[in-house]
Amino acid sequence: MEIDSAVRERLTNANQTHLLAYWSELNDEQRRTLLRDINEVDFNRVQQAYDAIKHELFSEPNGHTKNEISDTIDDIMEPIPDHMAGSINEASPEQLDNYRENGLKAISEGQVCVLLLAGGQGTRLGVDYPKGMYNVGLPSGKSLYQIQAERIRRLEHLANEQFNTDSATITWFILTSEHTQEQTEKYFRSHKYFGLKRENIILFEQHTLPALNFQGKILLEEKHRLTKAADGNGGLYRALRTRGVLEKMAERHIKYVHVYGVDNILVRLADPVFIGFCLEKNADCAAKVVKKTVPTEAVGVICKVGGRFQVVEYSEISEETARRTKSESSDELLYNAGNICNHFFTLDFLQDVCQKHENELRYHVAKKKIPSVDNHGNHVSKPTEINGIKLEKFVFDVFPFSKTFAVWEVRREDEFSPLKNESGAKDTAATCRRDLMLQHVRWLQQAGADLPNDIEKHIDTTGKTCEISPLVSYAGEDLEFANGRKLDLPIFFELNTSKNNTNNSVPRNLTVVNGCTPIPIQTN
Ligand code: UD2
Repeated sequence: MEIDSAVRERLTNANQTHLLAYWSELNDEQRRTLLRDINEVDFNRVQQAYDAIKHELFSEPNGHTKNEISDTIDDIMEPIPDHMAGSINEASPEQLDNYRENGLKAISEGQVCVLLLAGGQGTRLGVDYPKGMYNVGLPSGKSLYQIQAERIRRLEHLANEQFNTDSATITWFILTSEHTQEQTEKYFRSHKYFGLKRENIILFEQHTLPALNFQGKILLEEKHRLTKAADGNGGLYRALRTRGVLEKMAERHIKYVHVYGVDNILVRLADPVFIGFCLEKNADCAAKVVKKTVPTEAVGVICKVGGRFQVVEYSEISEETARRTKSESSDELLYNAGNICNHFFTLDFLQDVCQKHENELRYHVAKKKIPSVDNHGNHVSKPTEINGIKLEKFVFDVFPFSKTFAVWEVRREDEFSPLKNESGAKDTAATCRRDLMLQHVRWLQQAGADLPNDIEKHIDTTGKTCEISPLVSYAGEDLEFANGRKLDLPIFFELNTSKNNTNNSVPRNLTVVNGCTPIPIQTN
């Protein structure tokens, strides 16, 4: 088998001929694999990406020292202007009702979809399957994907109920990667799409970029195979265009897109309050945020830099700036809008960004130990030194293109508890489980249930549980049946779709289960 001269020419032009260094050692099948990998690479894109970031590899950005950079950003950053921001804590009950109603109206008219970013590899969590399939150990055994699917179903129901319709549909677009596509697809199929209509779940795969060495040469994973890495969650914009997703959205008459990360167990998909807020602000792009827990918390903050909106990483600003307060008499941090990977876009905005600006989105560099073939032709599966870079785009890097940006602040305890780590004190399965259960305790308390004293402590110390199915309540609504009822742990409310539910003390379709045996949910 010979190498096509066109392939040779492409590699020569791209300065990547080393990819053929082991050609003579390969059998025919390996040669075919190598050629397929090479043909998949957009060498212009690789070169442009490398050219754009190479100065960062050998000096601090723009040749400044790190401190000078911090000073520069510190000097030009400004908080989000008040008129673009809103907060669930400061809005009046009437305003919140109004937002919710307008959000539900848009949902009832089929104008809202959700877009899940699920292309990450979950490296920190240490699992070899998509994070959305993770079961954090709730009594129901539900995975993150199942919880999200059920929130969609419940919200469609709420929108229909409110506006007396029966066709509210929230299409669920799921961005996958080559690491997650196949398993995600299989998982949904084998769980009958968790009761959602199959045609309303649309998976699409993000692209990859090869990993490079510091000189911009593509690293070989094996002698016959190129390294490949997902191009970051900002790879969304390229995939939206190349996979025909924008057209699908338009065909479905979708106007508003709620984008979110897979790992937040408290995520309110297509949150009608957030959508209603964005509609009122006439926002083309918006972000949901939480207050930082401490000034030095390692999260990015949303602010304005040089007149444009962006997320500034905690590592890019000085501690002094991180600690600045709104005024001398206030404890409230000036830069307090912690990004939680939860965004609103109009479809018009996405079309504009994907068609006109996708190439302008910068690449972020991650220096890594990348398993690859070294200079001596040996495959090194666990390099001891950093030997290359991966290039990623970030979902929030489109903020600067927004003409009407808005920021909606929510309560962390109600809306943000991500699953990131395998163990430790922060962002683990245990913290997700606890945060969800404590929220459900608060919902029951607000509904007037008679609960044991110190119930939170029981959950912490005895391992007893409290879980309310998303099919029963999306955000604490419709729990009036618990008013005045004496309830003891464990508590588990699930929707029972079987016809012979004879429990008269709760609404007919609802079952209270003690002992936490999950009830199978009938899917439609
Ligand atoms: C993300 C945010 C960070 C903060 C944090 C809160 C970005 C770039 N950073 O950081 O600002 O809000 O979340 O939890 O948004 N993903 C893909 N394809 C990829 C890489 C990631 O779809 O190539 C998905 C991933 O599956 C996840 C989401 O993007 O749902 C966020 O990715 P991450 O967990 O790597 O981001 P993290 O925690 O560093």
